[in-house]
Amino acid sequence: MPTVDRTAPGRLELPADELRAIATDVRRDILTMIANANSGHTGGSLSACDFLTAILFHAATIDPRNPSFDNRDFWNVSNAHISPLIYSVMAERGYFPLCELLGFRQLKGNLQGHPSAHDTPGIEASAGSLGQGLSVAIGVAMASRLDKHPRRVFCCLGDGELQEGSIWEAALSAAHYHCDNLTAIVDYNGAQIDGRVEDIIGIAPLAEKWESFNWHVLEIDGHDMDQILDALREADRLTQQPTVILAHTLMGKGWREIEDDYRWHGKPPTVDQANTALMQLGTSYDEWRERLAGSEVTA
Ligand SMILES: Cc1ncc(C[n+]2csc(CCOP(=O)(O)OP(=O)(O)O)c2C)c(N)n1
Repeated sequence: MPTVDRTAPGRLELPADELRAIATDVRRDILTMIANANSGHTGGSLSACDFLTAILFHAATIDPRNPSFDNRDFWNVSNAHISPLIYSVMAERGYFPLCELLGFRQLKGNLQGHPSAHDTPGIEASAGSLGQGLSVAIGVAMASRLDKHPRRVFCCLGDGELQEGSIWEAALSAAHYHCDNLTAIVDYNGAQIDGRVEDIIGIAPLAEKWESFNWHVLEIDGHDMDQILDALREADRLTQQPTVILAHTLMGKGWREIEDDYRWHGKPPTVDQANTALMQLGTSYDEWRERLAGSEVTA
């Protein structure tokens, strides 16, 4: 049972075991909402799940019911095609009712396939065109420093996304301007839309690349909650340099049959397949869909 209100304002600093339980709920939400919509990006949503859960439920100061309050930390997901993850974490944290997840990808709905700041309160910048989110985050990091505001800025990136040249221009700037309030987290699952990242345009050796751009680099197992929390804490302590956390993950993590298979980058499970996956996560499609549908209030 949760020990605190998951939807409370502020920096929750939930312990690792509670974060693991929430990440399981988030995976259940993701599979259910994508199958319900028959559309959406399954693979990356499941791989980046643990560290985005840690950011929103442990590290970031936010107020889900008043998402634009002045003293908030800033978080964004630049590889925004993993919107099922973004929306599930937001709903579990209390930004909007869980039942809205069943409106994912519906015409004129609040939860579009690629997040829109106009449609979804709490989405800071519309995204979907890869390579832009790090620049947005750096702008916020620099502006916060000018304002003498102790804001932390968290920016999630895909590893295939790192093939965008704009990422490296942004990386140069963040180090040049000593953005030590900025933490980037790369979902290093090794897979992208149409193959293995190293076969499309290789990015290795990745740690050395970021180091040569004068970033502080941490490399972790991106599904190990203790390592995620340690890395987020270390990034917070560090001064003078921005930090990048290279989070080694598996595309599709949590549904055994699809793990590490790039063909699930953007494919939705059928309801039957989702049911199989949800059984592995201790529930069923009907049971979890009912949980979402019956929840008119936030988690
Ligand atoms: C500028 C731009 N070019 C191409 C695309 C199409 N696209 C969407 S996702 C994707 C692959 C991204 O790979 P990765 O960041 O590794 O995400 P993952 O496959 O792990 O979800 C591409 C090329 C895009 N959204 N934006």
